[in-house]
Amino acid sequence: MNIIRRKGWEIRESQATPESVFLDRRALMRGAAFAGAGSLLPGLSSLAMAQADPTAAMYPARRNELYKLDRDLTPEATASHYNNFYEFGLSKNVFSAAESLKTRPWMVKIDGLVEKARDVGIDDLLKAMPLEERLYRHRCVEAWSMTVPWTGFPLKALVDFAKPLSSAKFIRFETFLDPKMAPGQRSFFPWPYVEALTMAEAVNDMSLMVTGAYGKPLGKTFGAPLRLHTPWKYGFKHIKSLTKISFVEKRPETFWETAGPGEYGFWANVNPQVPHPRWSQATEEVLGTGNRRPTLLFNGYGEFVADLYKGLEKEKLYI
Ligand SMILES: Nc1nc2c(c(=O)[nH]1)N[C@H]1C(S)=C(S)[C@@H](COP(=O)(O)O)O[C@H]1N2
Ligand SMILES: [Mo]
Repeated sequence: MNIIRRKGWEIRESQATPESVFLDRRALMRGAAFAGAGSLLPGLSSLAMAQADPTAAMYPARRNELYKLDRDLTPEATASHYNNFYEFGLSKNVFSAAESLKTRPWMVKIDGLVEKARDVGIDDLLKAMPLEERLYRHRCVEAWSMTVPWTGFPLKALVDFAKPLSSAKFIRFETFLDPKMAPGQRSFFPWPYVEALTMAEAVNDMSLMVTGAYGKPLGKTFGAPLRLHTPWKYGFKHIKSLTKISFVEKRPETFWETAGPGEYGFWANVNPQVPHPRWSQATEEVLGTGNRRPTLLFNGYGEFVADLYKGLEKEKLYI
C-alpha cells in the first residue's frame, strides 16, 4: 500500500473548523454572492462549487464534542484521494471519475414498513434535520484507517421522520443504480450497493447520516449527497450516495455479503482479534502518517455500542 505523509501545512484536529474559519467562509460567500463573483474569480473554483450546492450555507455545523479522538484528523487532501467507491472503479483513485456523479436533483425514497411511504428531495430533508459535526475514526476492512470531521444528522432523526411500524426490524439502504453515469456498475458485482442495520443499531446515537465533510457539503468521492457512518463497523457498511431507505422485517442481503459470503458478513463490527480470512485485523495503516497502530475492539467505540450485541454472541459479529 502507498504510504502518504502529512505535510506541515495540512490540518490537525484543533484546526478543522474553528470559529474563525466558520465566520470567514460565510463572510466570503456573502461577498462573492453580492459581487456575483463566482465566475470572476477563477482561482476560487472550489468556492464557486460550494455556492452551487444549495445547502452550502449550512456548513460548517456546530461540532458535537461528545466523540473524542485519540489521533489527528486525516488531511482532507489525503482522505479525498484514497477512496472506495466501486461504482466509479476498483482503484482507490476514483476522485476524478466520481465527478460524473450528478447530485441534483436527488430524491431519497423512504418506504417499506412505515406509516406512509414518501419521496423526499435531499434539500428538503436537510432542512428538516439537525446538522452537527462529529470527528469519527473510519476503519476499512482492508486494514487502513482515517479520521474525518463529518457533518450530518443522527440516523435516529431520520427514523423519527420516517415513522416506521413496530413490525420493522431492520433498515435497508440502497445506492443509486445508473450504469451510464457510473461505469463501475457495468461490472459483475451485485448492483446496486445495499447495506443494512438492525433497528437497535439504527437508533443508536452514534449512527450518523452524513451530508458533509471538512466543514462543507459532502464531496462526490465521499458519497454525496447522503451516506451512512457507523464508526464501530468496518467501512463497507458506510454506504454512499443513498437513494432508498426501506424499513423491513427480514434481514436484508447486503452487497458484500452477496459478493463474498465467506469474507464479509452482515454485522462487520471491528475486532482486532478476528482476522479476515486473507489478512490480520490486528493493526491498521493510519492514512497520511506512514504509521500503523493497533486496531481497537469496536474501533474504540465500545462504550457507546457494545450493549447492542448482548445475547447475540452466537452471531458472526466480527466479519
Ligand atoms: N455505494 C458505495 N458505498 C461504499 C463503497 C462503495 O464502493 N460503494 N465502499 C465502501 C467502503 S469499502 C469504504 S472503506 C467506504 C470508503 O469511504 P471513503 O471513500 O469516504 O473513505 O465507503 C463504503 N461505501
Ligand atoms: Mo472498506
